[in-house]
Amino acid sequence: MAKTLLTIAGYDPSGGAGVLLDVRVFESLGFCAAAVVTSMTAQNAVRVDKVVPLPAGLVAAQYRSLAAGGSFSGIKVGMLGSLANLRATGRILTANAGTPRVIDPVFKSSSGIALLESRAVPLFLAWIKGKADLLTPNLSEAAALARVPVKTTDNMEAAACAIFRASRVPCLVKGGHLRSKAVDILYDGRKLTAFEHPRLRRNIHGTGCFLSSAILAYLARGLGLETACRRGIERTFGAIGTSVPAGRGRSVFSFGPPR
Ligand code: PXL
Repeated sequence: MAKTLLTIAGYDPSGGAGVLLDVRVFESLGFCAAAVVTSMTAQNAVRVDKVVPLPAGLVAAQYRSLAAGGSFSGIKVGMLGSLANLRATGRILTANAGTPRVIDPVFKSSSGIALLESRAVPLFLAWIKGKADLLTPNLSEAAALARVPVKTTDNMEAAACAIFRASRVPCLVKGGHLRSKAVDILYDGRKLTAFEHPRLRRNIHGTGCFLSSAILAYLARGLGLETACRRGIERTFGAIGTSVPAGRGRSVFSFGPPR
């Protein structure tokens, strides 16, 4: 029977990030896809013009209707928009204990617009505590979650451990924005693992959405956490390498046959 992965995230009409991208990543890795939308945005490849979180009751209703129709092989959480949506999503994650669950904390757009209301940020870990298999913050999200500056690989290790202690969820801190080299650091609750990769200088958004969706798909295929992270990182960097120019110096992920 077809296996379905669910994304709970925002709607980026450009398809560069959010549920449109997540669905394509799930399908490209052999799964069916469903999406609960938490927030509407108006944006293009260059800027975010508007962010409107949907009512939490509507988020819960989307989930209830989908869940009544069948179960999920995994759940990915991205942009939530509001504290009320964070709470509603926490309840959905609790209802799916035992299913692979990956949370990509999305706090700000690359252009600096808030994608989660600010009062929800300090409460984030409390609301998802023990409810997922992996958190995938970038450097600034890791700093906000761990409440320490995160600028070096030592800082990344300390932040990954601090985030695990506070949330009981393994943490992959993405170093894509580190100045020196590209390294991502995983703390699984027992040990630290560093994944080094080439730093591809493409101006592309949605890499965080791509990575968390790909890791979820590998977990749902039954791979262990470390292997799923490694494969997810490889897949994401492969996709950055084959992304296509979209004008104004930007690139977008391409899912079609090679051009
Ligand atoms: O890349 C972060 C992100 C995630 N989800 C949605 C977004 C963005 C960035 O703009 O719009 C819906």
